Amino acid sequence: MKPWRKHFLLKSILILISLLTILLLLGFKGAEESVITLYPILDSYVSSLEPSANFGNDACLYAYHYHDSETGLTSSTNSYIMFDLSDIPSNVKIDSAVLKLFIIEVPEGVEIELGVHHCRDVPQSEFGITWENAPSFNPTPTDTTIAIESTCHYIFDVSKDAQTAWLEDKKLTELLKMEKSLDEGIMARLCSKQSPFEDRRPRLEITYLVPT
Ligand SMILES: [Ca+2]
Repeated sequence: MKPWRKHFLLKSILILISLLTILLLLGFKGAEESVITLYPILDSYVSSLEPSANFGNDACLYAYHYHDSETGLTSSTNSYIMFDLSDIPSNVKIDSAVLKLFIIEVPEGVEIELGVHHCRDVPQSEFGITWENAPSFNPTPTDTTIAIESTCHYIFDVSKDAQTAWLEDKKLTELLKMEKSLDEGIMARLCSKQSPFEDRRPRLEITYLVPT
């Protein structure tokens, strides 16, 4: 191909890409904002102390981590929470996603650092997930918070994970864990989707933009 033709072709492609980008941006510029609240399709804690046990039907979730520096032994309890994003219209852009969890109890005067981690593998069923078959998760937390008060909601920004899940299989799974070892027996207790108190069950509030 002659150099001037090659140059012309490259320039045309660049102009086309620029036009498509502008059209895409214009599409969301006047976008309408909508909010949807989703409830988990699965939640359960898993415990290294009872590795083959399932707790999917428990009304509580837990976060616990204890490392015994003398024996070197570690025991942990982590909680998995999965949401189905497929009720969100397909032509939208997810702007933000906030995970709301209700803490029933943290010991008085103790600060517990809790983190949520994106889990890209789909867990077993709610009544099949155990410590032994629990899926892996991103070791870096998506968001963390310091839990110090009992009987209140805590929020986590999981926008990035929801945007990723939205482009993949539309299933968002987060793992909740205690980020640092504290004294033995200190844990956070939270409400699961089996809680009799509807307003205390985990939920995901997603804000999305509908192109106009
Ligand atoms: Ca459950």
